[in-house]
Amino acid sequence: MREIVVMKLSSKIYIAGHRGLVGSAIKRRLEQLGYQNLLYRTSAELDLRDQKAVDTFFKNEKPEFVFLAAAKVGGILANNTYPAEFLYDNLMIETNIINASYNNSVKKLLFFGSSCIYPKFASQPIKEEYLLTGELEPTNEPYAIAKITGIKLCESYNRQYNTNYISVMPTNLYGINDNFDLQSSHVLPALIRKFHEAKVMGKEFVEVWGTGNPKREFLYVDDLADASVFLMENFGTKDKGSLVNVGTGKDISIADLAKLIKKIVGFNGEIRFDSSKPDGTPRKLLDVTRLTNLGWQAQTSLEDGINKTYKWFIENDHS
Ligand code: GFB
Repeated sequence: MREIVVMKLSSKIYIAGHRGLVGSAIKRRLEQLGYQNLLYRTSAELDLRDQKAVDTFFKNEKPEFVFLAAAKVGGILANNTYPAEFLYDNLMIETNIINASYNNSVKKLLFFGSSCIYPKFASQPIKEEYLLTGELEPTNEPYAIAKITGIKLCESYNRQYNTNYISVMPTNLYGINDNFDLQSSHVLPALIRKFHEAKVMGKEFVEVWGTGNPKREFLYVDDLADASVFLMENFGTKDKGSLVNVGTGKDISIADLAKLIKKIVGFNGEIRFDSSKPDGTPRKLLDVTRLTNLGWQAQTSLEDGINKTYKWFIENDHS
């Protein structure tokens, strides 16, 4: 049985993807907890798709712990439009980092997957063991395949080399530092922008993609960061196969989400659904029993999280 590896405040911790939604939240959380030896690089300084560059970086820096939050991510339209990059970039990033971690004796690595790795029609709520039991949702199949490969890579290195690499499957995330671009974003930041701009411009209606019927579970990214540090500190590969879901345990239809954001933003017009746009997976509510049993649960309500995100959007997004 493997030992739980303890992260000290002086441990050298590499956050891959520190400027993204997830990575920036991890950085905030670690700084808040007093971790003093954080390591990060921008994509201009280190192209994580470049194996040689990643190997050299690990050899020179020798991080002890790795949060692998770097990824090519996006909403339903971006996934459907750029399948080649979603597969290639993610495969390169994760294989380079996981292999370099092994070659440089990283003590523990935490890899971020996504709830879209599970079968499109998985029974709800989705347990970790449903992985690879059915067909994937076509709009994000390449991204899901890359993420499944990352999980299997972690499991394979653990099995063959006795490493300590764990995989976290977050549900749909949102929060400060999110992407609010209407072509590439996820639904929640997209709707914040759409309702805000409609209010400011005095528009009559806001268009919401799809039928409004799909249900999604939304987790505020600071809660994910808190769970991730908790797991890095407390969860080991001996704990049931190295994979753990992170979510709130509650979901909401896209139609109800639109009503909630409309209320928070203060838009008085109509909501119109464009059913020519894809719905994607009908529902993906995660079973979070494994995480709850370890003693963690999400703290931020959807309404509070949207309020914080909207405030951040108004103060920071000038596009
Ligand atoms: O968040 P989203 O893009 O991704 O879309 P997925 C969720 C639902 O919201 C879909 C609807 O049914 C969309 O049709 N939707 C309504 C909108 N209006 C909008 C809008 O203005 N923008 C967007 N983006 N959606 C992603 C995967 O799936 O989830 C990724 O593609 C990843 O791989 C991520 O796993 C967590 O939840 O459908």
